[in-house]
Amino acid sequence: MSSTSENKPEASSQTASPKILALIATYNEKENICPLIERLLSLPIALNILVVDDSSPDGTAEAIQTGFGNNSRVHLIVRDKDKGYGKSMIEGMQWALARGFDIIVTLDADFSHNPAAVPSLVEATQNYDIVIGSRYVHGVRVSNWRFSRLLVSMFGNWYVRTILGMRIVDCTSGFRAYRAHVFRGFDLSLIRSSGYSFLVELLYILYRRKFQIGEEPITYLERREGQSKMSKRIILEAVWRPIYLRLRRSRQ
Ligand SMILES: Nc1nc2c(ncn2[C@@H]2O[C@H](COP(=O)(O)OP(=O)(O)OP(=O)(O)O)[C@@H](O)[C@H]2O)c(=O)[nH]1
Ligand SMILES: [Mg+2]
Repeated sequence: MSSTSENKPEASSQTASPKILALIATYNEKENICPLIERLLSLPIALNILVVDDSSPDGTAEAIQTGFGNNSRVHLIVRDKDKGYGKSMIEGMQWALARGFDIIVTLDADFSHNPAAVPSLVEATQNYDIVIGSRYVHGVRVSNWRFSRLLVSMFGNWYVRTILGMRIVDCTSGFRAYRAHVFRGFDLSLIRSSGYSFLVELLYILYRRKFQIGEEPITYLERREGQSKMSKRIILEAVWRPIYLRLRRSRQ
């Protein structure tokens, strides 16, 4: 584990058994989502699961309803407008905060984020306000990635770190555990990013608010089934959003 802030985390308000939510945004993840939910439910920690689906045409939401419609620990939001990873995460986080969850763990549906690592991320929230499942802290751990993809990802992290001045090794990982108190005091709906830049924008807000951020080494796995949703629009947003955030800060 490595930390990024000198400040001590806020005194723990966690009870002996914090309410934990695993939050997953989905778009066309029909083959992955039910096996992933099964794995999460079988973990040795008690958690609830919320899937926020953007009306996937492949029937992701229907598969969840069929498989887990009677399971009180599995929740589903189906969105029908303003699609996007970031927008879906915001809606899921607001849902969790309104229901008193203490810890929100975000992960991808495609098994790139190994569910077996969830308990260690949750445990690390005893020492940190935010814990990042980090591919690049203490060495590089990605499995079955083309070298070009690794270069793009590492360059992207360097780019974000340099422009925003954050002392965090993996700024773009979506595998994170947040203690809910970090969301108090600002309005999540003010986050402008709709795609994966959401991860950078949120982290930058929390970094500037001086929360204690830790990085837990994880191994990133290639997606199991289905297709990536990376698009030109998402990549463009990832390029200009850090510049926008930096400029906005210098005007404040
Ligand atoms: N709700 C919602 N979820 C999305 C959207 N785009 C992507 N996701 C989900 O966000 C997670 C990450 O998306 P991926 O397509 O795996 O992105 P990636 O990991 O960069 O790409 P690959 O490694 O190629 O899979 C997955 O669970 C997706 O289903 C979207 O527009 N809306
Ligand atoms: Mg993926």
